[in-house]
Amino acid sequence: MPETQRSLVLVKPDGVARGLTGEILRRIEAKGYTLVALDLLVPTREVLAAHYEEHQGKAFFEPLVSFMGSGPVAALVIEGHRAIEGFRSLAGATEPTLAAPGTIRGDLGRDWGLSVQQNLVHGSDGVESAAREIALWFPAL
Ligand code: DAT
Ligand code: MG
Repeated sequence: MPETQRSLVLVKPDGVARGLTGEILRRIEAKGYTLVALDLLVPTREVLAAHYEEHQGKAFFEPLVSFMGSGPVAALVIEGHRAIEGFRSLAGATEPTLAAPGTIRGDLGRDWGLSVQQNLVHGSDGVESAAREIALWFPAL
């Protein structure tokens, strides 16, 4: 019996502001993952500080929290066998300049020369972070 995974995906404020929410959801659905939950919200600083707790103390932490709270984000939970790894593959490398063509960040993102990379999407990077992030963003799930 294959193990079904859930991953927390965010379309970041740059993706929503640029009108790319639909294109990003299209790629997730076309890949075959199932949407389990979907919300559009401006996240609080509290949620963002907890979400990015691993990055506290780094030079890009404050710019990151500020950017992520600068406008609406689409938060979703996706599901499927190996969905955590699979979405990271769809998203591409953190730096949009280096992200491979064919990926969300490689096709749709670029470096804007800012103190934090605006790279359109977040995806959980492991089973434990996915569980933690889903509980944070969708406590009812
Ligand atoms: P990812 O989103 O690929 O998991 P991460 O968790 O290491 O990357 O970092 C969170 C976000 O912070 C990332 O999507 C973009 C930004 N970021 C990471 N490293 C950075 C850096 N060295 N300079 C500027 N922004 C950075
Ligand atoms: Mg990360």
